[in-house]
Amino acid sequence: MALDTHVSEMLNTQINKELYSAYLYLTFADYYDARGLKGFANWYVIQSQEEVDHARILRRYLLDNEVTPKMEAIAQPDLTFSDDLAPLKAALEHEQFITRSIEECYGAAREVLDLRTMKLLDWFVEEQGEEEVNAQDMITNMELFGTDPMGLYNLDREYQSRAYTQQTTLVM
Ligand code: OFO
Repeated sequence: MALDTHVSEMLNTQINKELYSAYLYLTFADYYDARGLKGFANWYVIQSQEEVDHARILRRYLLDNEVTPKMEAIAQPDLTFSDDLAPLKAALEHEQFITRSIEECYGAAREVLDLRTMKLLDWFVEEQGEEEVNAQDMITNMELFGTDPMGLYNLDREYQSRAYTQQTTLVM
């Protein structure tokens, strides 16, 4: 059955939001890189890669359902940060915004009993749950340990060890 137009438009908008997330996280990486915190920078570069994966999962889904995605313009992130905690707080806020957006897509799919799209979005719901926990943990760690130079150094080394793994649901 063809995708409901409203659902497919919402998924198309979600592609743009995921690509914006990728863009946003690159600016976070740039902030930390300029500060000499290469581990934090690494963490956000990888986060950015994951966001591109999310966009590609949605793109594939639309294509598989005979909808050609429309690549909209990506807004310029305009955040500036006063300290090392600020990007972490902005990340949590952004993830909460994305979670709401996924929920809205889910709601639209449920309204037309589009079980296939709901199943796809289940993965995103779970992913958002994990990302909010990660974002909150990074804030907590920074508040607990980040004010001490050695604590900050150790945190940076920990985030340096994050490696990129392609999202399991990703099909080219
Ligand atoms: Fe796309 O994972 Fe969060 O934003």
